Amino acid sequence: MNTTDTLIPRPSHVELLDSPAFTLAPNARIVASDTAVPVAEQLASLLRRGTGFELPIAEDTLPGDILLELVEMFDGGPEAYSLAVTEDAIRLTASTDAGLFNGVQTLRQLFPASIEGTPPSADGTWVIPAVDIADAPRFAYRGLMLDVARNFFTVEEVKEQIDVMTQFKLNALHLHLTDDQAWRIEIRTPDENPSGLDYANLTATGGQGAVEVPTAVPARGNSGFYTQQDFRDIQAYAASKNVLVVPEIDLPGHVNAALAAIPQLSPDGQAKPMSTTAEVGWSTLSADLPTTYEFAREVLGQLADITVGPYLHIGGDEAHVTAHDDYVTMVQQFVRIAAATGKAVVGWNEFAAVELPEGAVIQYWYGNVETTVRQAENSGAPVIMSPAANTYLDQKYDPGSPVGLSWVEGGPFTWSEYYNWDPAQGGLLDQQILGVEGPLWSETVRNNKQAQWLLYPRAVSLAEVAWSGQEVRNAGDFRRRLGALGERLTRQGVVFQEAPDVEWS
Ligand code: TNX
Repeated sequence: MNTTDTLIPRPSHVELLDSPAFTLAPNARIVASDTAVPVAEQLASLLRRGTGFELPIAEDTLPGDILLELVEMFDGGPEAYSLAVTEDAIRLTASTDAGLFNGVQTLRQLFPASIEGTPPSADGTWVIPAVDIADAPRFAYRGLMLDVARNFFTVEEVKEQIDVMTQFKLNALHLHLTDDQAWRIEIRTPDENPSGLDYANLTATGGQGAVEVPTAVPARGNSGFYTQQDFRDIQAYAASKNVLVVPEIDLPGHVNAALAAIPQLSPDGQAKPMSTTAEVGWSTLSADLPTTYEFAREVLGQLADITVGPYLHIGGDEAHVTAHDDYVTMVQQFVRIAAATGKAVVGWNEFAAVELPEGAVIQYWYGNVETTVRQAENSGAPVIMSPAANTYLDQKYDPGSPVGLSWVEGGPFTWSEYYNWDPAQGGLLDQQILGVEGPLWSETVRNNKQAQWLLYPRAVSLAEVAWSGQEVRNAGDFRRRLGALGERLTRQGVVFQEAPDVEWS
């Protein structure tokens, strides 16, 4: 077994060549120009750390170099790349920086696991077999969701999560910014403020909140919030690693923290008490209050202004105490308000009960998938697939898991349930699927290590489901490649669940 057999997610085409291997020499350089330079720098710093070599960025080419090339036309779409390894050179080609970034992740895995070492591995001879790889993703959107509402994750923690996920070519990070327990994104009180709502109190009060669950350690989640500058900072960091950030304001349920911060959002004009319970579906905005829509317009407007990516997520899930008519009235307005910001509106599948504007995206998580498929067909909205029993990263691995929830039917769930499914289900065609996302709800999660343990290896399963075509996927082969990944993750300091049915390296 060599490193071309252990690539994860599995590329579309890998052809081992019957010719001499490439050896990275101490005087090798990385050749790149223009916009390819930042990706080249990232590759250089990975390889410098592992090899101790200098690996300067160069513009001219010498034998033994690693070449990053941007070309205009390329098969397989914007994220495709090809990687040609010969005795003389490694040549990575793509039509975009995103394609180059993806190719760099593959190249990283073509080096032995000891490349992940720091300090550099003493016995390192860095040999890569001669190989031709041509690769492109099955789906454009390959995401994880972090619930930063129930438990706050600092900017640094979010960046650390981005660092780990990107090696598997995951390219979207959905941040669940608000919920009953807390409000995590700064909204400024604007000059024009007809009803005098105290938006700054959303974080002043709402940012202090967190969930409290007796089984979690510690029981109470972390507090905090992102300033608008923090949010920009997260997005800039994410963008440098080909990750798109999707912010969510959950409406019209899951809003207690907003009701606690802004009394005018409740019919009696009274601020609700903050809450730490993990119960869901007990709070709601009010369809009859004009302030509901004023609030939505201000919050979604400011969020759109600071959001780089094309999407705004408005939640829409579990509005159990909202009368159906009221739900439809409010969500119909919210999707219009979101669309008017110029962003494409995303919502959990319940929200497809309303007329969806152009560009809307349905995130399927629960319920009859055929209903969602019909709504997708009728509205033309593509779907992000997050079926709970195949993607929920907050669920326990087994009844004894120290963190995690266990409400999803069919659980608990290991890497295999999150591998052995096809997003094209219920009659959905690939063209109707934007991609796949694994949500990490954080009722029981208090730090990045606990989060990583729930994420890995299941997020790797999802990465391959989202990237690799069904025709190259195979559970037995994936299990073998997961095993080989163990040493890499350990060297990176990533905590993962050592699934007992995997032979970990
Ligand atoms: C359901 S999934 C929720 C969340 C909870 C999660 C716990 C979804 C759209 N809503 O509010 O955190 O279950 O697994």
